[in-house]
Amino acid sequence: MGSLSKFGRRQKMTSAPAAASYGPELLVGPADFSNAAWIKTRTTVTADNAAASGGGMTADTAMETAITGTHRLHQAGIRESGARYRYEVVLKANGRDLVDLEMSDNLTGQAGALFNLPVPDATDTGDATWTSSTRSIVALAGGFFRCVIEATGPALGTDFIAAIGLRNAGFATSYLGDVTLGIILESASFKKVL
Ligand SMILES: [Ca+2]
Repeated sequence: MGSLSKFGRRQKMTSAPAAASYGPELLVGPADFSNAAWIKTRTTVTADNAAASGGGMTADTAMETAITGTHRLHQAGIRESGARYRYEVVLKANGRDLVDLEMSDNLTGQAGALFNLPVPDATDTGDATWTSSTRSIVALAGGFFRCVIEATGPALGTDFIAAIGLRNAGFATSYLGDVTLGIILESASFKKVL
């Protein structure tokens, strides 16, 4: 009986459909937005004070400060010139529900998307030198969404910047923040598509 059930599990694993393949995680603190690697601009983060999509208090709250300007988080890393990358953020509205994700090379341009959480949908906010971009948004448990951009970076340069930006109800990217409004962040991921 024991060997039979082991054999069954092995068969199930080998017959599973091939998943898309990715390189290692390039973000520091992919589930900890209080990590110093995430540069906060007119935004405050409290770690692990909100329920995540799978249950458990592991999601982080990101709130605006009451200062006029952009309200965003970003971190920089190193990419391979000309390679394709997938940038994902799992998040939830917490007073703000318009969120820009941007993957930039910090030199020539970016691929970006505006995610409208209550609809939900994703709008192309313009690619410069990043090409063949795709966007998707999928609803998860607990009011969370998995927001994804995939695009191929330029052959020039090796930097990347992964950014999360808030917008107000008027779709402005620069505005007077409200300390009672923000988003809840569960995780982020920036990986090379193999
Ligand atoms: Ca966390």
